[in-house]
Amino acid sequence: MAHPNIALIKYWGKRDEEWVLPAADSLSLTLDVFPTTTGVRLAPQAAGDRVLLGGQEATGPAQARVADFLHLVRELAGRREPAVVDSRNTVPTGAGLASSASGFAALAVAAAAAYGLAADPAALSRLARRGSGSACRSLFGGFAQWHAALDAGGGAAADRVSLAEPVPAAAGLEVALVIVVVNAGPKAVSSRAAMRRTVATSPLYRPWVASSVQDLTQMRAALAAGDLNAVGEITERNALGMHATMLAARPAVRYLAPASLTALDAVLALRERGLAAYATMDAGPNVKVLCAAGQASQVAAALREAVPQASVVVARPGPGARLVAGDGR
Ligand code: 2P0
Repeated sequence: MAHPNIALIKYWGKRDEEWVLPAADSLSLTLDVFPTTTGVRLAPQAAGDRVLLGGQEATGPAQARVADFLHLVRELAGRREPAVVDSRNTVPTGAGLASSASGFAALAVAAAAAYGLAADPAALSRLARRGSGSACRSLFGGFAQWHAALDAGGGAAADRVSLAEPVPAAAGLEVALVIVVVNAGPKAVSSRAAMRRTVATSPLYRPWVASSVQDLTQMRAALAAGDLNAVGEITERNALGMHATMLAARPAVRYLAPASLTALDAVLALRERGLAAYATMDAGPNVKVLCAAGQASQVAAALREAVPQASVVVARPGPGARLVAGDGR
């Protein structure tokens, strides 16, 4: 089982598609809401892998992506048996709510156990990365940093060292993330395709990567100092910068919707009232608002009022991915 994570310093763009190696480090918060529970059961007599998503038989690219991942696990384990994967998400899939992060983190844990792959959290983080980059961060609870491992170059050498690691934060830093779900439908452009287009065509991409490197250094210092305002400011500027790179892609990738901007206005209004509230957005129109845990219900109430059609969920830091009884169902 695994929970989604939301990046405060974003992963946007790969330097190596085959090995899922990012252009820069990213840093996230694993949440305590919307877990994915995944069972992997070996089926030695079956002709191929079966994939059930929310109880429905997956076909086409969704089935193939899971089967490709199982193939990788089998290669590493020296095994051949097909499997039945039964995965249940409690979050809308493909809506920019990090369903692929929790999905591939849960699958990595369950598949490694099913095929007898000896796996500590670091090895599982590397493995999950191959399924979906952001999934490597969901192996850990709380704050986690995914190392791009640029010094290691590319290919197999970088594969060994590109993984996530927990990031310590000051004990007094108690945060919440208020999630404003303005649209739970699947996105029109997958994040994988959108990243590819941004890297290839956006004149703002390289400058954003350079600023993101600085954001990460400053974020680590802000977390260590427990400075919520600094954490929030860096989070918001990093996300808006990422969206600017996409808007400058050719053709543009635009995930922001009118309701997203209404939520961003509401966040500004909260700050004007003296609350520490800062927004971040991913590959979808939904807005996540970082705030002090003690002010989360006030922040959630303001966002419900500002965006009445949205559903608003308050998340807190959650645990890393783990094996639970029944994962082999
Ligand atoms: C992130 N996102 O850091 C960024 C911010 C979306 C916006 O990671 O191609 O599903 O499977 O490695 O991990 C979404 O991308 O992409 C993502 P792949 P992934 O959370």
